Amino acid sequence: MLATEKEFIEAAIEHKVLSFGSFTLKSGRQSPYFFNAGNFNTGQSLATICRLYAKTVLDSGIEFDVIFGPAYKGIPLAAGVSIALSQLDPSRPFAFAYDRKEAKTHGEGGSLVGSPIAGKRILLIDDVITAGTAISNSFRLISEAGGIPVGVVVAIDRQEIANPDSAADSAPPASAIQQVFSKYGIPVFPIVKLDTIIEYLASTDSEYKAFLPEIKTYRQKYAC
Ligand code: OMP
Repeated sequence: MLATEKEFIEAAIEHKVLSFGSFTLKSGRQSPYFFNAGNFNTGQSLATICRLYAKTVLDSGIEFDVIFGPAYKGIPLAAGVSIALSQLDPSRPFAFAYDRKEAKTHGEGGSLVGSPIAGKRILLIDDVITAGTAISNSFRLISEAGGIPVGVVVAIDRQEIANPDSAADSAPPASAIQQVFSKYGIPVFPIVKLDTIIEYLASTDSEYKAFLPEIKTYRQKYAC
């Protein structure tokens, strides 16, 4: 496990961003753990997470023009990651944009805020990939506005099977990340994946170690 992966998991547990119990996911799956990026709710914790996102962005080698954070939880992430990147490389402006869930009908109008994205290479910053639905929706939104999605960086890859509704019936089961790549040709880079969280819990005296058997069973159930 990399030092940055350990730092990320410990920050997420400390701020109760990563919690353990029983949670119903958007996909309807019942999960023994949940990642709530909204709990990075202090300048200090947001700065930490955005620095780790920024490192993952640079390590990915993706060439992009604008960072896009989908409403709502992606909005502070896009802003924070842009700041973190500009601290690492002050020579670049690191433009960012985000959407509104409800289009504005007065003033500047529209549903996009921030840097223009038409004709630009867009790096999507999101919290979690489970079945891949949120990422597909963001790609649609970006493409409708004339942007060109080129990559995705998420905090956690839950390493789950893709949403079966969005795959061809005859296609072999694929992970959500594999499906995003095969469908759109766009790579997804996580700060950590579930296997790393499992490795962390197994190697420490964390009070959450007791959830390991349930998490492993869940991992098996939705693995592909
Ligand atoms: P998919 O659209 O199935 O990939 O699920 C990802 C989205 O689900 C995220 O963008 C969140 O809105 C939400 N989510 C979390 O925030 N944390 C989790 O641990 C799991 C989910 C989820 O519902 O799968």
